[in-house]
Amino acid sequence: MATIKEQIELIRAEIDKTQKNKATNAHIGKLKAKIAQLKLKEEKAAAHSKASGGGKGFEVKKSGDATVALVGFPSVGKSTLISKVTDAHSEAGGYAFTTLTCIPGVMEHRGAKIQILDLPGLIKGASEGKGRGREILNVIRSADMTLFVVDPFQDGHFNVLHKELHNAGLRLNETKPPVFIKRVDKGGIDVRTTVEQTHLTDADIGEIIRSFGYTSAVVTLRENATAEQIVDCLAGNRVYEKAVIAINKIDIATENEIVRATKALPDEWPVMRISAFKDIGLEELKDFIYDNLGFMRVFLKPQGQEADLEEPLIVKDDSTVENICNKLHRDFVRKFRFARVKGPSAKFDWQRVGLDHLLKDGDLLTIVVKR
Ligand SMILES: Nc1nc2c(ncn2[C@@H]2O[C@H](COP(=O)(O)OP(=O)(O)OP(=O)(O)O)[C@@H](O)[C@H]2O)c(=O)[nH]1
Ligand SMILES: [Mg+2]
Repeated sequence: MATIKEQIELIRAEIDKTQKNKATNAHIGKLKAKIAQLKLKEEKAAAHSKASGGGKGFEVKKSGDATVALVGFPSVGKSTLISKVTDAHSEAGGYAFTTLTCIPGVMEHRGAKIQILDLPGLIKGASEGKGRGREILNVIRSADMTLFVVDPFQDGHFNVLHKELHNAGLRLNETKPPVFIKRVDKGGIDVRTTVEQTHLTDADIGEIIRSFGYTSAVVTLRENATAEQIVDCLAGNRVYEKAVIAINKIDIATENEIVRATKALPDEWPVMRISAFKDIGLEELKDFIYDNLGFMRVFLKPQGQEADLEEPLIVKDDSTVENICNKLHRDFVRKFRFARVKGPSAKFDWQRVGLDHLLKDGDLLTIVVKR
């Protein structure tokens, strides 16, 4: 009997062999569904062996306004970089696997405290556990953003890493697809679509869903969905995360080499050129990280006092009043009565709002709590 890993490998090989077109779409979807199930099984087994004294994860305490994970092959310059842009010192070395654990550092920039995590180099097979791959991937999953560090002389590397992260359930620079699957007691698989589906027939969709052990479900598709998106929704443990890229070591690369390296990267992803060693582009990199994290400023006006227009709170741009309360004081949510907002998110000045109100950059906020 083949191990779970071998079974996954066999199915992946079959997917790679299969020509991708309309006719094979559903077939590939079913194979991907199969992989997703095998992985769930594997994760359960791994969790079980961990409980009985297996491998230990990297202990990292999250801190600051956001966390960024450094991802790259060994020796691309991750440790050199974190030592330059944060307060941390992480040993750099001219050999692979200098860094063996997760080293956190804090970068202060434009009033925000951004935690950066240096990690061991990631290699092919990481999602199957190679080179502490599983621990590294868990740290990446829990970060707010991934910063790939790439070497301009190794254009194939990025795709290898992206694939490993994809296999580990990370969906980088992708939005969560509008696929909703609700298990019900009876009625079979009921597919409701608001847009024409050209990738899959209702029967294909039904087959994928049944392979996850559902006999009856209501499926709502608000986009032309692919088999992979449906599998992602069923697997339920996908992480949608922002990612950016820094091409390092530009001090020793020619313009041609840098251009070639850039061509091997996805078109729409934010890319920057730096040299960690020679301090080239590092101030710009700080701005780049800050901008891509999507921060906004919220000014607090304590009840009966002037607003603090000097030092705004720096928060993620999808923050609600509740997120702010949690940041300010651990009792604020429990004692919360209401809040008042003036600014871009308010319909009128000092609108009264609740915990779930979504704030916008530049808002003024007053929180009223029970005494
Ligand atoms: N020329 C040049 N060399 C660099 C640059 N950044 C790092 N290096 C060198 O590359 C080698 C590897 O750097 P590290 O920072 O240890 O790389 P790493 O990605 O942390 O490597 P692992 O911890 O093994 O994964 C060291 O010899 C660095 O001095 C750069 O911008 N230019
Ligand atoms: Mg290192």
